[in-house]
Amino acid sequence: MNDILIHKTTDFFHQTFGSEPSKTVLSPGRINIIGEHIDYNDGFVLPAAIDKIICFAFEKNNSDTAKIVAIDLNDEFEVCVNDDQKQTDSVWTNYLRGVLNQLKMNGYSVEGFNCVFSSNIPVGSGLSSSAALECGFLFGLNELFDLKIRTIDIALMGQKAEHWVGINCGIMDQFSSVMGLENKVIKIDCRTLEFEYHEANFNDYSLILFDSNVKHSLMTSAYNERRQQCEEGIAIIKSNFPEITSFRDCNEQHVLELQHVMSANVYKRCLFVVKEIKRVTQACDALDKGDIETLGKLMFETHEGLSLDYEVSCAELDFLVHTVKEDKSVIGSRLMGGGFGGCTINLIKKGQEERIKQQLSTLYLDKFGIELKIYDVKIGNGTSLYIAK
Ligand code: GAF
Repeated sequence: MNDILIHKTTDFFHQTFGSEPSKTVLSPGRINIIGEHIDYNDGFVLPAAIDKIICFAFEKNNSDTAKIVAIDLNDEFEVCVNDDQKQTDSVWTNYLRGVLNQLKMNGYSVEGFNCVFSSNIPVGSGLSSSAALECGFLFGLNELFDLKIRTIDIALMGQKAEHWVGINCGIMDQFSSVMGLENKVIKIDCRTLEFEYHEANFNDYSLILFDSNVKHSLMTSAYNERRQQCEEGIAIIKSNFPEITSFRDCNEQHVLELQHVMSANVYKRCLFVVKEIKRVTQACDALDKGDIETLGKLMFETHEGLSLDYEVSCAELDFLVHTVKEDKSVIGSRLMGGGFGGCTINLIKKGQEERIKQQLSTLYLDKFGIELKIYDVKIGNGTSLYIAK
């Protein structure tokens, strides 16, 4: 699948610029097994890069102009690489403008270049196509101009570019996009950025994503609001319990004791965060032990928390999770990513995948009149140079 994408991108590059690209970069989207809305709360998350990617092709063009073509969008733009970049109405270009600004702000200088890219990461599905875009673009410029930016800084600068576009996100998406490893999930400590790889062995179960095919417009504002509510919550907790430095030091009792000084929403958000941080550690231990049933149970709990306490689900996602929960072949399911649409991640007994896919597609279409999209995901490598064989 990715070979087709790579050929399409490099052929298009050749047709457009009349030469072969000097650097070709593959940058993946991500899944998250568990630990949602936890990265910006200094907790632990358990994501992985996937085999859905954006392919970029680059060359220098001996000018001070960047010419960038988005093949799938049939769109392009040109900028002077020395200019300060401003936000535009064209969102996809803003991510790349944000990266160019980051380079400038951090003292890296680039010259003119040509770039084309194409993707098979579904957009708006919670698979972090934007992190793949920022990190792949930055990785490519790092290679093209030999900037010597460390991998972790590619993730951090990508995150800053995303903030500039408008989502005050945590580090999970960019981190997993650049640090992913085939068949490994990454347990990231989002406070220290320490991380460890764990074997992604789900034994008798397959990881399947069901894409609700909806994207509610609330996403950006609600996401930023959740982050703000958590900041308010942890400030209250810290001022009452000086020994606590972040949510990971709290237990439910701490939050409960402060219910009377928190707004109802802030209280619910804090409760979710404290429980979710604990679930990530339990889930990772369960995965290591091959206890996939426990992992699945924790995923269902996460969904309920995201739906009822964090309030980032929607009717379509709740339906997808609650429907599969009725079937004993599905041992875990939850909304994945920021919420308000996008995918659910599911653990389905091997051999039962096709039956579940068909049944759920029919029920979902009947209920919402929307076609369910389905992705069988493989866990892949992080952003890398593509070397033709
Ligand atoms: C989005 C954000 F970009 C991540 O940083 C993370 O907070 C996620 O939502 C929720 O876990 O993907």
